[in-house]
Amino acid sequence: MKRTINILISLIMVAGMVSCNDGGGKQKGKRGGQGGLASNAAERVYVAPGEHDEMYAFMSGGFSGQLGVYGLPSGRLLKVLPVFSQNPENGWGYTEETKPMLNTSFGFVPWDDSHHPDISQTNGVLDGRWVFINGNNTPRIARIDLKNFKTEEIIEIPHSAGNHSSSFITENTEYVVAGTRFSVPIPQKDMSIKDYKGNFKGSLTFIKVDPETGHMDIKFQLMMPGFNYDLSHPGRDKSHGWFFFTTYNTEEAHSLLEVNASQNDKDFIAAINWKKIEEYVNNGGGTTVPAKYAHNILDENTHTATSTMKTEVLQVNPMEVPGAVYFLPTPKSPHGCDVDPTGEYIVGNGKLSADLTVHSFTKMLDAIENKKFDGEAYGIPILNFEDILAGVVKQPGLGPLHTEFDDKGNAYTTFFISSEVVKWKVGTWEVIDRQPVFYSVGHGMIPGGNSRKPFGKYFVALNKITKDRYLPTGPELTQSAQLFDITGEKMELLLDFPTIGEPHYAAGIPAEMVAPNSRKIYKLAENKHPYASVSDSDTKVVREGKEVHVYMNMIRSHFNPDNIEGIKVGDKVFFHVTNHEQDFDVPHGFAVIGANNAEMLIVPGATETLVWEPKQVGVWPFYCSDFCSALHQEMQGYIRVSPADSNIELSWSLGED
Ligand code: RUQ
Ligand code: CUA
Repeated sequence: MKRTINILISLIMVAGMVSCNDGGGKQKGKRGGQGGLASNAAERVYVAPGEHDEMYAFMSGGFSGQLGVYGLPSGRLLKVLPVFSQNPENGWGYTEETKPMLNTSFGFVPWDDSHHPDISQTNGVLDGRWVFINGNNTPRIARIDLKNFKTEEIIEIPHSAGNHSSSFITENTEYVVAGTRFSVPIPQKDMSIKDYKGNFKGSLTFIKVDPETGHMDIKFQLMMPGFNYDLSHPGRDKSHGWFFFTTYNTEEAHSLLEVNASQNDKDFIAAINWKKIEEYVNNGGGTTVPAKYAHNILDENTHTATSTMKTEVLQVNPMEVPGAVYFLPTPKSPHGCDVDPTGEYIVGNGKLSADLTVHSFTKMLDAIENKKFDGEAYGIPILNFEDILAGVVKQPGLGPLHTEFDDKGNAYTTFFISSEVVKWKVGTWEVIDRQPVFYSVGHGMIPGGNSRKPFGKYFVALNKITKDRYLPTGPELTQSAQLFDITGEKMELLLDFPTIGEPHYAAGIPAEMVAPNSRKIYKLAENKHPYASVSDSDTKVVREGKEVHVYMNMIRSHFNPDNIEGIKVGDKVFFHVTNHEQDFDVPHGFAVIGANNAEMLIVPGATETLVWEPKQVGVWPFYCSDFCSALHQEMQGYIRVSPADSNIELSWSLGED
């Protein structure tokens, strides 16, 4: 057995290399290599100057921790939206207002690894209100508001480790779901790693989303056996009320997983009847246990985040809710777990399996009803593989990872090892088309592909390896995405475009569902920031011991005040800066010499705060860091710093000699 596995693993590595080299030889990037075809593709991705893209694509920033906003079909990067990582470009995680967003039970964590964006839905259709995305490393889920294009909420997930089978939402955004990749001792404790088996647990967390505000609150955590929970997707339409998670390492190995977690012929897809568990919990079921996790919310009126540490969570043991959890045997270390738009088919993308396995939801219900079980694992019934099988796609490729769906009953599966996308027919399981990708694709994305209503015009391949696709930039290249037109029988490659970080998953949506709601300014009159200087008469400088608060505002092209004296070495100066512009796309920046921090960018009507601790006596400049008018270079000021024991009075002014 071990030998077979080793051979398999070498095969995987060789196949990976070959596919890259192969394509590389053929496709070496010269300009205009594809002649007429290329110009036809160019027309279809060309967005003329001044025109807008047809769709938004929200692409995970992977190990950058952020979310990239792209336009399709152009592949243009429109914005890097900071989520889990500090972002000096706009001060996210550096300003006093946004620092609490990155607070966790481990303290301030300025980075994460973001994987799976998912757009909110109503009745199974994208509604364009919010995007959710998971932080994989220090388990967190973020909610990004698509009116403000801002991360407005982050909730930490306790009892989780490697928050990977996340953040997928149910079809009315009732829940955003977060599953642990690694099983761990719950509660955490000091114990021998060798005692993993039977003792570690995996938590699947169901977070309730408030339908009005979007606010998240953990409803319950399901305590599952100590497997790895890799990916998940909600049931939809007929299977709404269920959630499906792929597992691997059902061997419960704790070392050399590439071999030891590849022993079992089949792992499981866990089918969770969350409606049943919700009912159980609503009737007082479950056990409240201690937990420590941060819940961070950014208020759009005060422009300020608060972080609250929560202290308990409700846990549910699947044994307490009979009929809520089943295991569907699935070959072989499945990665992606994908549900088709009708909700009938559940695809298990077995990484090491020759065929692609598709389960039937109807057959699953039937097998459950007739109690056709094939044993159990930790008390959870295992269904019989044959009883629930809808079909298999025979030898479609090597190393399937993820499957997306269009609006015409087709599925598109990505194959990492054979580096291709394979289109097949749902129901007949026949392969219709295959196209190479460059190289080694992970997820694919069809806008709305994770809903009842996909917008099946484009498929975006999110590739793991770039190699020779772009000009070399040293040993590390940016990741690469490829856009396919999928309106015809055959997929057509239209475009390569670079992405930030590693784009694990992405979520796309027609622009008209988001763009009209996009905020242009914050109304100054609605600014409730406690340190805002909404009118010029509010500007002042206030000393509280060694802390000095500067109430400053800005408008093209000056700061008010722009001369400040009476600051001393050892002070901690808070620049609370309000942008008085009420005009679209006129942010101002604020930067001050020697700040052990970033600049900050203040959008029209908002207030942000930068802390500066002057270390040297002198007269120091500050300036606007965003070119805002013909007199941008004049947008500057001075702050005088005197010795710690000086008795210069605080004073501030604008336009005085
Ligand atoms: S992963 S390449 Cu979603 Cu993080 Cu599959
Ligand atoms: Cu304000 Cu430049």
